[in-house]
Amino acid sequence: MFPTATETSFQEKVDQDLNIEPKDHMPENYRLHLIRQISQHAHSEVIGMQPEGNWITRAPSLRAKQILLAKIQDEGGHGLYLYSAAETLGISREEMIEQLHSGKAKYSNIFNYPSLTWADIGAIGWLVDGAAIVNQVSLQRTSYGPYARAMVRICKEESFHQRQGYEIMAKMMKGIPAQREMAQDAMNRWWWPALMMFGPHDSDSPHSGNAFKWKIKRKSNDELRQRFIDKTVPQAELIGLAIPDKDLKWNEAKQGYDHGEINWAEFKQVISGNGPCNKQRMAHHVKYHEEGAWVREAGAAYSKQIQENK
Ligand code: BYC
Repeated sequence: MFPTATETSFQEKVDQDLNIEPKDHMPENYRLHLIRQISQHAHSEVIGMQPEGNWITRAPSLRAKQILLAKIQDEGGHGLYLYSAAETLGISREEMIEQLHSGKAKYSNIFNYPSLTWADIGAIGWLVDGAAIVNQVSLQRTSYGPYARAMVRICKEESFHQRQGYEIMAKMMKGIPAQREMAQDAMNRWWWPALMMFGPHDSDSPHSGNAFKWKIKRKSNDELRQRFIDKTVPQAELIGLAIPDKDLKWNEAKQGYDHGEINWAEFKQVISGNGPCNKQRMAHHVKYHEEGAWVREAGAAYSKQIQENK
């Protein structure tokens, strides 16, 4: 099949690094690809509020509590920008939530692990937001305009989140032995799942082909994972944390670290609903979604009234 004229002009725009905007022609598969990725990204932001929310009442100081509250609120905001960006592609918020609840739509593997200690809040900010930034900086240049613009704002906020997490870890590493052990234990549990956030190896990534052709992705899963490792290892060393990977070593020729093999069987289990906290995360979301129905109804009724009185 030869491409039609509109398909050609779409690809020409992409090739010239022009953004595709909501009313522009786009191939159906491009639209569906973006709905999948952007909605999953939005769900990750919102589900990601849960492991951190677990520590709001137990934050060790008023300052820590204020910062954590602000960070979690930012994540909710990121979810809203992203749901709005996805809505410009012709899917409703209700459909996206339905896909999340039915298990059709995924969310990031990382949020299916428990946050057991205060150090986990440090590890989430430093490693999870740190990994998210590396991925999202690249997405600032993604081809779909509303997604790219949402990423610009999100990245600014994520860099504050990353520093907040690193500050917690650095402070604990200056503390008593029990605090240092707690920080190292959090590092041990979050390091590998954080590496999995970048997705399967490039050779096992079914969506990468189209994602590159359409410039949804600018850097591959493995390139971004490598960038994250190279950036994070010196930060860990600086505060005395060990990376839980016996195969990690500097490779002079590639000017980057070689690392051990990721446990892809665990990744597959977690993203197919069988991680340590999947059921808990989803039950929590469903419960509060149902309990919040009256708020959505009231908002819709109010908005209708305003429209009618115009
Ligand atoms: N987790 O062909 P591939 C945050 C799935 S939240 C789960 O490489 P693609 C934060 C993938 O969906 C930031 N599933 O896919 C919030 C696909 O399955 P489906 C979250 C994953 O799309 C609160 C299959 O594996 N960031 O920062 O080309 C507090 C094959 O993968 C994962 C984003 O969402 C995973 N990690 O590349 C703190 C970034 N990886 O859909 C912090 C936006 C892969 O066919 N997303 N899968 O059923 C992306 O950049 C890309 O979608 C990915 C995957 C790089 C993640």
